[in-house]
Parts: sequence; C-alpha cells; structure tokens
Amino acid sequence: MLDAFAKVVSQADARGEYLSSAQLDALSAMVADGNKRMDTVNRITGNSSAIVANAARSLFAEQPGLIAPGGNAYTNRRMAACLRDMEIILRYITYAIFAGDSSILDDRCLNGLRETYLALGTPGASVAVGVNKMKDAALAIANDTNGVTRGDCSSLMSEVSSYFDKAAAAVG
Ligand code: PEB
Repeated sequence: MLDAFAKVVSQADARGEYLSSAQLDALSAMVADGNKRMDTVNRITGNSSAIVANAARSLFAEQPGLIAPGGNAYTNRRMAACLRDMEIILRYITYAIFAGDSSILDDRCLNGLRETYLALGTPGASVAVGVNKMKDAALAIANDTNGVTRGDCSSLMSEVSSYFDKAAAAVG
C-alpha cells in the first residue's frame, strides 16, 4: 500500500535518482491543499450511511429484479451483503482519497472482485451502477460550498471521481 509520498519515493528509487523538482512541486501543492482533502474525506465518511442507503434505494428502484424473488439482493441476508459491499467499496475509496493514491483501493478491495462476483452470480454491472450513484452523492456532498470558504477544488474532485470510476470499472 502506497500513499502519494511513498509512491514518488519508490518511483525515484527504482530509477536510482533523487526526487525531482516536479515531484516536489506536486507534493508541495498536495500539502498546501491538504485541508480540502481532509474535509472531503471527513464529509464523505460522516455521510457514508446516507450515501450507501440512498444509492442502494435508487439502484433497487431502477432494477427491481434485484430485490424480487430470485434476485441477487432478495432475502435479508443478500440485502445485508449488498449494503455491506457498497459500504466496503466506499470505505476503501475514502482511504484512497486520504492517501492520494489508489493502491490501497486496488490491492485490498478491487483485486479479484470481478471474479468474486462472477463466482457468486452477483451482477457486477449492477454493483457498478450503485458505485456511480455513490459517486454522484459523494461529489455533491464534498462540493457543497455552503458554510465554507470557496476555493478551487476541481483537481481534487476529479481525483475523487477517478477512484469511484476505478471501482465501477473493476466490477462493471
Ligand atoms: C465482496 N461480496 C459477497 C461475498 C464477497 C463479497 C467476498 C461473498 C461472501 C459473503 O457473502 O460475505 N467482500 C466483498 C468486498 C470485499 C470483501 C467488496 C472487499 C474487501 O471482502 N447483490 C446485488 C447488488 C450487489 C449485491 C447488485 C450492490 O444484487 C452484492 C450490491 N455481494 C452481494 C450479495 C452477496 C455478496 C457477497 C447479494 C451475497 C451473494 C450470495 O450469497 O448469494
């Protein structure tokens, strides 16, 4: 598992070189904008239950077959597994946002997930739809300028989007 700092160190070490000034500038910008990152993680974490529950509700409204008899989220046991999966994916995405690096998400959550869903007969494309719904909600919450100093969060928000996109692409 890497974070943005460990990643550039390992890249520089692989080449046997000192950290470049471009790498230092990029990390310095990340530190300067660190509060935005912490705020984003805090907001998504603090709203995680609502993000998961609303995304699941909306997914089941769109794909009612999932909760009908024979569906992959039918019976409370499967419904609970489904909500738990969405919660796990969201949690790993918050770790990636915090670390500024997707390796924790890749290695501990997404690696082998497609194969797991195939083996279970769980429709990965439906999980991907759920992840996209969580993405929309998380971005709306993270981008809410109510009560905070307005700043430019565009690059951070595209980074956040990329982690959700990665998770959706891994299963969809
Ligand atoms: C991945 N999900 C399930 C299982 C595993 C995962 C390993 C099998 C074991 C179990 O049931 O607990 N676990 C999960 C994950 C990590 C992990 C992400 C990462 C670290 O360790 N069903 C639907 C929806 C979708 C869904 C489309 C959006 O209809 C999910 C939610 N996952 C779902 C369901 C099961 C499951 C298991 C229903 C149970 C399937 C079954 O037992 O029939």
